[in-house]
Amino acid sequence: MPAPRTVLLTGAAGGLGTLMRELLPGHGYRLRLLDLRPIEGEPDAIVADLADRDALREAVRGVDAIIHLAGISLEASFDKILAANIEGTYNLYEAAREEGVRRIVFASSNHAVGYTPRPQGDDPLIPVETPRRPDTFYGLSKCFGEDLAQLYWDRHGIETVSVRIGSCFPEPTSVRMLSVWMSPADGARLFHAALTAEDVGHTVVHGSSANTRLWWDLTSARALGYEPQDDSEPYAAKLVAEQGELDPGDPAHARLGGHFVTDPPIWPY
Ligand code: NAI
Ligand code: 15L
Repeated sequence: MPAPRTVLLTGAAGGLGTLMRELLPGHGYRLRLLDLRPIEGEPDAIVADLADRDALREAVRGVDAIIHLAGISLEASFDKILAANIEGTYNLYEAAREEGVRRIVFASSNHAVGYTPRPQGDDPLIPVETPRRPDTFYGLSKCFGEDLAQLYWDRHGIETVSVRIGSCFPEPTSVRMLSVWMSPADGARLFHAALTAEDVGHTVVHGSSANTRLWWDLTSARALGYEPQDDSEPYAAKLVAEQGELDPGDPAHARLGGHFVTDPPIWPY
C-alpha cells in the first residue's frame, strides 16, 4: 500500500485531535479535519455529526486513510453511546466502504478491557489477546468498534489498526497513568506506524509509551514499526509523593481501567 498522505482526522477538535493536528503534519500528512464542534483557526474543518451519513461520505471522499477519534470519550447513558460511538462508527465505516478508503486507525481504549486485573509484582504484562472485559458502556462501544473493524476487514478488505489507547495527554497526572501513559509524540509515532505498516488486516495494539511501570504488552504495536521514545518515569516521584503508590486492596486501583471500574467520569454534554 502506498504511504497515505491525505488523512481524515475525526474528533479533530478534541484533546487528542488537537495534539495530533500539531504533530501529524511533521510525519508528512495533510489532514482533513472533522468534528461536531467548529475548530478555532481552522475554517476548512468539516463541522458534522457522525449521524450525518451524507456529510461523512463527502468527508471521506478522496482521502487515503482515516484516523477515527470522534465520539464520546467518557461514560454516558447507553442511548448516547449508541448514537455517537456505535452508530457513528458504523456510519463512518460504511462511508469508507462506499468511497473506497482502505485503511482506518480506530481509537479504541483500555476501557474495552478495563476489568482486567492489572499486573502486580512479577505478573506478566497483559497480552493484546486478553479477553474483552469492558468497564463501562463506553468501553463496550470500543469492543463494538474493534469487532466492526474485524468485520469490515473480513468482508470488505478495509484494513484497521485498533489502538487501545491508555492515556494520551501532555503529561501523566495520576500514579495509574504512569503505567498506561502515551506521550503525544509517541501517539503520533504509533498512528504513523498504523497508517503505513503493510498488510495489517485488522490488528489490535496497545497504545502506550515505553513506560518503566508498563502494564501491557507492546509487541503487536512494535510489529507495526512503532518505536516508543518516551517513558513516564520522570514524572513518578512527584506523583507518588502527592498521591501515594497504588493500593492493590482498593478496587479503583486493582484493574487496568482504574477508577472507570468504580466511579467512571461522565460525559458532560
Ligand atoms: P475528546 O472528548 O476530547 O474528543 C472527542 C471529540 O469527538 C470531541 O471534539 C467531540 O466534539 C467529538 N465528537 C463527539 N461526538 C461526536 C459526533 N457524534 N460527531 C462528531 N464528532 C463528535 O476525547 P479525546 O481524549 O480527544 O479522545 C479521542 C478519542 O480517543 C476518543 O474516541 C476516545 O474514546 C479515544 N481515547 C482517548 C484516550 C485519551 O487518553 N485521550 C484514551 C483512550 C481512548
Ligand atoms: C479513555 O478512554 C478516555 O477517553 C480518556 O479521557 C482517559 O480517561 C483514558 O481513557 C484513561 O484511561 O486514562
